[in-house]
Amino acid sequence: MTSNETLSAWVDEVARLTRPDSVHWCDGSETENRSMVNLMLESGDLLELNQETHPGCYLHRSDPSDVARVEHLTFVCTSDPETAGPNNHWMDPAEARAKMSALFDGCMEGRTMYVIPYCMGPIDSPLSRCGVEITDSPYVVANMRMMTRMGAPALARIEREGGFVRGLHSTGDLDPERRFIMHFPEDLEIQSFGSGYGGNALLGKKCHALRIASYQARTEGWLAEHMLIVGIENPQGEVRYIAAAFPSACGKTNLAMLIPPESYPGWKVWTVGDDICWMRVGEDGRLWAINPEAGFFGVAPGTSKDTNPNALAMLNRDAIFTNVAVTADNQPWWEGKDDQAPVKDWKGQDFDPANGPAAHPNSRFTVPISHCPSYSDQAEAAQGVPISAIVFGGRRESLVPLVMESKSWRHGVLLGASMASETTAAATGAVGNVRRDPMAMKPFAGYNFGDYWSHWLSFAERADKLPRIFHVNWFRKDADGRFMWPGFGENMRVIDWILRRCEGTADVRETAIGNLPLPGDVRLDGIDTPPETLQALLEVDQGAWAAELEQIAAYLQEYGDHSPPALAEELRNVSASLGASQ
Ligand code: SAT
Ligand code: MN
Repeated sequence: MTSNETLSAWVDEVARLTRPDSVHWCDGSETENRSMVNLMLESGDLLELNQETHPGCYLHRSDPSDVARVEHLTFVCTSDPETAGPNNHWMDPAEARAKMSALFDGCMEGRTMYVIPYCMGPIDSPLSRCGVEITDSPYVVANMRMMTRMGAPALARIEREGGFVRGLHSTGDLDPERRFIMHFPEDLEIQSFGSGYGGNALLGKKCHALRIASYQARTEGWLAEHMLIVGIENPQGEVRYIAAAFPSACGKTNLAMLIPPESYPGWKVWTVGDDICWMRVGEDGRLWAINPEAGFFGVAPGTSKDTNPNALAMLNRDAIFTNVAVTADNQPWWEGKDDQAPVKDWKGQDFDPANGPAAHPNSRFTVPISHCPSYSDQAEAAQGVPISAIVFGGRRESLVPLVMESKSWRHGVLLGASMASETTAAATGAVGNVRRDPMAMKPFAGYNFGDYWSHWLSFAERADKLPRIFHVNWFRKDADGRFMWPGFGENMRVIDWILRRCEGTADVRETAIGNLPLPGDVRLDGIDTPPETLQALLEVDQGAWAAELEQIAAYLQEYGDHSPPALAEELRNVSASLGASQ
């Protein structure tokens, strides 16, 4: 089925181990997709939604124990545990392979094995990378077709180039005790067993495009990041691009397709990506970025015509919904969508508020990015888009200001490395606990964070027109627990300040922790946020920051010898200047 001998030998080897009834090489065609959908409709893996209101839309209800990423079962298997670092769960590669081979042994009996060649990134971009996922899940095939450039063109590129990332996946019996997501970065290989959930099963996404790619990027001198990419066009028609890192379920999709408020007539926003960004230094010394993905795997709850009208507009055709609720006339529904009433919850039971929310808090939609009304005409550009600003952000109900700018690249790397955020439903485990999530990569960096920060720092020598680095926090709450900043489309006001800083047309108030906007420089016209609230959002609480800096110092030290001394030095400078300003 392919002229690439390594690939065909590997497929044979996997088939001997897993013993499927048949092997299907995916070509990515419309006909193939139709037959996948029909197969899943027959098996009950997909349910048809209202085809009048939502043509081509289907619902998948996952096993109730399989609804999110499982960080405690996700491993980075490198020959030396130090390579994986304290930020990852580590397993000896030989032990991991033995464990996985036992699970995969005969696991596809009675099933079809699908071979999915895919390309992460525009098919003709030198920044793109290919992979092949072998799976026994038609749901994975259908999702990979939207999330990646899947099928014949990807296989042709693999045959031309030779190399590819290997991903082996089986849903197995969905027993949480027999569920593992293993990464072998030294061999560019992934093995995932026992889960059908997006981040665990669509191996092109977090497993390849972040964990394996970040490892590869370090060796090859580029960056693989958990960032959205968005173009902002001003009324003069100039477009500038921003890459922004936020943890899962913190609004990356909303920011990537924001609609500027009425106080910003003539401004437009263009979506390049909502989750992953690969960046490389261009010949001009700037950072150029591509979105390796071709689709969105977005969080459904909270998506509405007020919070994200662009997302809602692309969700009424050709989308797969996972674990949402349905209305009486079989339309998809989730909390915060509209005032229709759900009749069945995400498990397919009659909706009863006593059983919790109708849609699972991590219910998702999968849809091709080209359906987005704000889809950028540069999304397929082989060279990528030039990045003017990098934005880091977490979900912090206190302390962290609405926006600040770093004083230098090195200080910006410190801002990224010291990010923290409240945990969300995107991963199993408690929700709402503040944890360190450097560059929003805690669950996704495929190697030691200490080395990862050194890699980030090294860009100061690699490029002379690096983007400016900012930190934002949309999630501050007042004493009554209410959000202080309106967020969503109104975040344009902060983006506006960021872009004016990049242009050199806005000034700053220098503080120990970073450069903050001057009062009046974040526009409040057209919203009812009082200037005092903005002022509170831009305050620096000296005592609380001193405590935060101590925690950051302790955190950096957890990485021992791998933690770059330059970061510790930068942190000491911040502490000293905070002390001096007290
Ligand atoms: O679950 S995914 O990893 O696919 C999405 C996310 O958590 O960012
Ligand atoms: Mn993500």
